[in-house]
Amino acid sequence: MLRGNLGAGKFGTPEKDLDELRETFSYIRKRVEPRRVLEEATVVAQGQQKATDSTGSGTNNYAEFDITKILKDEDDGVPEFKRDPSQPYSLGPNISDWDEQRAEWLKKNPDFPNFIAENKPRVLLVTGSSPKPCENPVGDHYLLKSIKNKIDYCRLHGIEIFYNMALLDAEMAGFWAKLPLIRKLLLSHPEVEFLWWMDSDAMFTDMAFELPWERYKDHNFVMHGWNEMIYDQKNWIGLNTGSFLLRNCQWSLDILDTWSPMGPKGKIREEAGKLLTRELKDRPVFEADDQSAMVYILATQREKWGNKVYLENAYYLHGYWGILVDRYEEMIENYHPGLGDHRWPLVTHFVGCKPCGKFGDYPVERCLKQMDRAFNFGDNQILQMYGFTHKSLASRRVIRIRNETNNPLEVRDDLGLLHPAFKAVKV
Ligand SMILES: [Mn+2]
Repeated sequence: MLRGNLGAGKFGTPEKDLDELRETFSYIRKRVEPRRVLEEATVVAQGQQKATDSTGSGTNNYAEFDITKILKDEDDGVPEFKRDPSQPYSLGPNISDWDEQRAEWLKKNPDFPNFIAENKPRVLLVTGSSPKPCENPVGDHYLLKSIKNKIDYCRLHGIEIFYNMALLDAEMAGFWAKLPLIRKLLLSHPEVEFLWWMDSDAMFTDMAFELPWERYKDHNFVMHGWNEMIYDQKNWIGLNTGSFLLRNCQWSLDILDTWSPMGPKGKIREEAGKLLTRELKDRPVFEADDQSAMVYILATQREKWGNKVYLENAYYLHGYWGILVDRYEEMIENYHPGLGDHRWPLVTHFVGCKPCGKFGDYPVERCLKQMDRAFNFGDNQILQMYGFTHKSLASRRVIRIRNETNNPLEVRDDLGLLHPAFKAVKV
């Protein structure tokens, strides 16, 4: 039996492909050139016929196929837009009346309120990963686990999600890519009150913990960190930019403008890195990163920004994985979800593991093993709603923890996560 025949039988005949192509092309160009569409579709369909014959080019074996064949000529090194190097970097046109513009929009659009209940702001969680596949074969699997984990938390808490895979500004590649993205999203979604940035290497480990929104009512920027470490020590790990909240307001646009100038890659980023290593406590030598730049801004311009920045450490808005992952069993033994702090951390952040890259700062085995454990630790809180749990924190397999019943609506999940109060929408 020829693989080519099998494939054709399973996935559609050339005739069917032709129909689909006709539909697609006519949808795009119907009104412009109806005749050329048919001619082109026929040519493309003949090309397809050849491929399914297996006499043409290409293997049906994914393992044999060289992916760079498809990915080539994408990175041709030609920037889409070249900035005038004599001008300083800017995230976009100057905006100084965003609060007024946004207030006006909210007044005109009462169906899109920025608060969905009292003390419950409309929140957009933003995360993302490279436009390219990971540089190692399992990296993408861990990205999938990571977004699955975020979808679960956000669904439970009535938070919207944006997953970004586009590099909006080539100059701001790497850890700086979030800045142009965040500005664009704030300006495009005036209905969003808080944007929650979260790295792809961070996972929710407490599905029941709702952020204490009322605590932040007078603040615009919430990061995990400590005042003394920032303002007294200028320590480069005095805060973490892997998970933070930013209010949609003029103040936030202003701090983004103050934050971005060290970002452009090349000479600027390298020189800024030297300054940051010189000025900040314990910072290794490397190019400027967004976290060090934020520490530097706060430490040197406290009067300007300090009163609107909330450095949170009462719970783990970001939690360094190294001090958490070996304690999950102890937490299960002694505590319960909903605490968010050292007893049951809201977020476990795999700083330095770089699961999508070629090299990390830690042994790969420890990183991947612990990322699985963190995922399963969080996932158990989702599965218990449906009567399942992972066999162990190390296992993908699940087991039943309840018998099926003919009164499904009488089942009460232990954590009350099926219909939590924080998810209720006020109409
Ligand atoms: Mn990270």
